[in-house]
Amino acid sequence: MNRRINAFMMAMALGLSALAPSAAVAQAEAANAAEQAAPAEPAAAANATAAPAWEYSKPVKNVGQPQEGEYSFQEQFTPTGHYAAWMHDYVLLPVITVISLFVLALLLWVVVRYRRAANPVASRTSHNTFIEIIWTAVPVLILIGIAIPSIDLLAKQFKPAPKDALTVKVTGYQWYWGYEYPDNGIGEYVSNMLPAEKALERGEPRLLAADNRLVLPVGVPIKLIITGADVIHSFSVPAFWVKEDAVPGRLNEKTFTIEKPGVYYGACSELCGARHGFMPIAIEAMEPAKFAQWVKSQGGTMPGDKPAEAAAPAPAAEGAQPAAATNAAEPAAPANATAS
Ligand SMILES: [Cu+2]
Repeated sequence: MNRRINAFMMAMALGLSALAPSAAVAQAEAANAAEQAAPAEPAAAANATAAPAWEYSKPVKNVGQPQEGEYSFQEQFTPTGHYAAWMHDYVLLPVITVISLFVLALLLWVVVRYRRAANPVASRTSHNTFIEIIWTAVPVLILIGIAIPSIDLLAKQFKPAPKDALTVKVTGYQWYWGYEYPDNGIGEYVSNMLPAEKALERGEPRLLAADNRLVLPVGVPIKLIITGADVIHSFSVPAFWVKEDAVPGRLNEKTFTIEKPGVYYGACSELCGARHGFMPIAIEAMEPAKFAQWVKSQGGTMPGDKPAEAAAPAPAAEGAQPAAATNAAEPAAPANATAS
């Protein structure tokens, strides 16, 4: 009897293991099919006003991404970033270096000059008002010198966005990002990490490349509204001096202005679960005119367009939003499933 049960169990196990890969293959095929079908649909939804899929630009090596052997900040591409890098390079680092060398020199001097052989009778001085005033006043002055640019930098980082800023809503999910353009009527689309081979094929860094990028205009203040859908994530882009927690049930705001078109990479910076290391941020920054083209290609409108084509394209754009959102989401889900 036992043997029969064992045999039955074995057969079941074998059958299941044989089934499992074929199920996975079927799933992968479905994912591929979805991926192939996806680009065609938004074009139809957007009334064929633009190219079906946007052709992203190629990243420039050493710009907007980590470099090999790098030990300091990435090159900055926002005014706040320049200011912060300046503070680090020309205020903090020199002060730290000078103080460290000064203390080291004092230590060496004390060790050599006041060793027992050179100074057999120790001084019994316990107070020196002049020295005490100096060693209190000088550190205070140094701290004030650091505090002024530091508070200034803090104020710059938290400066509210001007009225003409472009608002983009960023949502962190386990484990991908969602981007939505409320000002432009573009519904949320999803951004997933590209597999390593695909990233390298496109000349992008592995673990940082994403299928759909966050597209932003250059020279325009950008207001990101950042939130989390499930757990706390953190939206972080080193080249912009941007790092903001994405907290469920809360809207955090971050304002910055990008100076140069290009591709900039970041990553989730708050431990958010098993695939935390695989939810990169890829940003495509472009000239405002090109950004307007991109918005149209996604079925959205620019704020200035509204009076001219208010009535006609609105329903089309509305129809396009959910389509674009679901199309973007479709390949996303199987990609997650196959990866995990
Ligand atoms: Cu994370």
